[in-house]
Amino acid sequence: MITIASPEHAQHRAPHEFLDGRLIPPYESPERAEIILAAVERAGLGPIVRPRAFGDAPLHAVHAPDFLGYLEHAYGRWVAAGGDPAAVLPSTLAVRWMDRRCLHPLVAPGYYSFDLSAPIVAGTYRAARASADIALTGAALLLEGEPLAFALCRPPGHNAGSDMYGGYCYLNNAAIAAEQLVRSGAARVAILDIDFHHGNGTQQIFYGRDDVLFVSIHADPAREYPYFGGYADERGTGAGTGFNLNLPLEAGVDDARYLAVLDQALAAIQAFGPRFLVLSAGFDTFGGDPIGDFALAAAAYPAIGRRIAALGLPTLVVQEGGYAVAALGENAASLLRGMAA
Ligand code: SP5
Ligand code: ZN
Repeated sequence: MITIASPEHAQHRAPHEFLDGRLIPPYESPERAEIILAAVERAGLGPIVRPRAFGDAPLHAVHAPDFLGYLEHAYGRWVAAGGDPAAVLPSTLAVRWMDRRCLHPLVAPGYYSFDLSAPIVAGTYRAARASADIALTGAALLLEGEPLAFALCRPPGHNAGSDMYGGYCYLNNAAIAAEQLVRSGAARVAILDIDFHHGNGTQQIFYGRDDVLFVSIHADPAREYPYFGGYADERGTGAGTGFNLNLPLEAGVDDARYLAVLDQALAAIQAFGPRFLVLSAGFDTFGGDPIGDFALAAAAYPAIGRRIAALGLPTLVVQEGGYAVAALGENAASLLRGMAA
């Protein structure tokens, strides 16, 4: 197994996020990536390499050009227009009938973001680009014949859509990697999302596609973030109908329940017959997570890893969420150990 990691992530450090009307310290912190890296090193799971640089083309294959331009320049333009230098966060959100584009530097954040948990600071775009390069390097390694790669991405990506960001995510690393695999000749690629939260961005990007299957196991959005999507009746559209599978779950899910649902997800992936698997791996399913309400034990992660590996597919594991920082490194290393076994 090869791990891809970069110190560039540290350029992104949110000063705060809003939750339930309160300005709170961010759950998504630089120490998350450091702790995972240390645990992977300790576990001796194989070489740890730096990402290659892929340039803009693979980002444009997934994200809208105006959105990428916005992300790149949002912070500088925001500060120049008088916004708080601490971070870019919207004041007005473009919801439902208010969907006209207004690109004033103090207003554009409310057009492109869908929540108040993804502040942009000076280094956010550089960190997000490096995170996408990490995932792309993993995809390249699979194309070169590696059976298993771990993209230690930060910031995470699965909540970012073609032209929207939120949920700590800016560029959709897993989607960018999956699209690269398709464009490199894979007829079918499956994405399995095991983050506690629905991967609303990944779903949106591939919703009309029959060459990328998206399967997500997550907290029922009727109860948990992202609330406005991720329901079981969202099955895809047009040619993509039947190629989006949401498996929303109740609170308190334990190891046995989770593994049974995972088997359903894996059966759907097997039936699809993909050339590659991209695994959006979040560890906020852990019982001790501060923003999740599942009850997985540490022992669930190697078991999850073993079952996924039993598909026998070349797999790119992409780091998403997980906020129980003290346990995060071990949980990530355990999943990988299970997969590599
Ligand atoms: C990548 C990722 O995991 N993004 C998730 C962002 C979730 N942000 C909103 C969290 C809402 C938490 N509500 C439950 C409060 C704790 N009881
Ligand atoms: Zn999550």
